[in-house]
Amino acid sequence: MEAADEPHDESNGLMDFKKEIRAFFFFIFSSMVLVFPLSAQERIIGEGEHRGFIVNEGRQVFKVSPIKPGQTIQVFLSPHWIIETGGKVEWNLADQDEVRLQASSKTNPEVEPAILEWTSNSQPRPSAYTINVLGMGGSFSGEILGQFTMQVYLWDQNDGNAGTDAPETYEKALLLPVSEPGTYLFEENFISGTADVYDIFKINIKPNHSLTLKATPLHWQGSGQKSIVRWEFLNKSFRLMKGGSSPFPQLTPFAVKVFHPQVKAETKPALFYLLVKIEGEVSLIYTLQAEMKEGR
Ligand SMILES: [Ca+2]
Repeated sequence: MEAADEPHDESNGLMDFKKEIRAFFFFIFSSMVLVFPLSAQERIIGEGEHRGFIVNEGRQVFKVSPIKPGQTIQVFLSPHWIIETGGKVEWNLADQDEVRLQASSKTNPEVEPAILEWTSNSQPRPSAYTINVLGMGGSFSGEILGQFTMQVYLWDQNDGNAGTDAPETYEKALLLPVSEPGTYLFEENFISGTADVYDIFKINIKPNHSLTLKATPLHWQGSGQKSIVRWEFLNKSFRLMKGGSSPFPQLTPFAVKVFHPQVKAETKPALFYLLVKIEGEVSLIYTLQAEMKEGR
């Protein structure tokens, strides 16, 4: 029985070996498919450096989430080409609903980084971003054309030294802490023509006190020739006390002086608003300087 079984075992062994070979090649093939995917794969990423392949007809999706109120995302993408010529990489930045915000592309031999940048408002909106990387060119679908390095940065705002963004509604306006006599400087207020279009501050002025407030454009970024920043100082009934504007790329300051008189024994402070609004494809760092004093 043993002798009769042996040849049978041998043929089984050969079949197992063939199966193993097949499994091995299937494994190699599967790994290739996984390494060079043609269907979109989504990865959740944060700040830092990320890498991937530029694949002909390949799409990679990176999701950056969650986003803090007023945060700015900056994405630097650099291609490193393997093929000599004819490759192209396109990437775009989209919001949480896949609405495209910005797009850019590079054709080899271009290697310098492209930048995508967007600022959320205080809600925050966008609340998440997706970065889509698409490869094209080459001679067949799935061909590796190169690699890319992607640097992602997230920047917080510091409007009114609050460590966040000044909201876009009067109800949620950011209190500027200047009601006691003194001189105050807020150096890093930021506004952007992407989603952070409004910054609204509220200010309390005590009876028989006067406020001198100065807003100054410090650093413009962007290109919009029709871009402008508008300043509005309003009372609690939203009546405009004084308005002004500084067109891109001017650094003309806006200044306002208000006195809140003492009426009888009233001790309640008066509420005022400063509205900052930007128009165009630009962002602006501006300073706020306040001087509060007793009397006029
Ligand atoms: Ca802001």
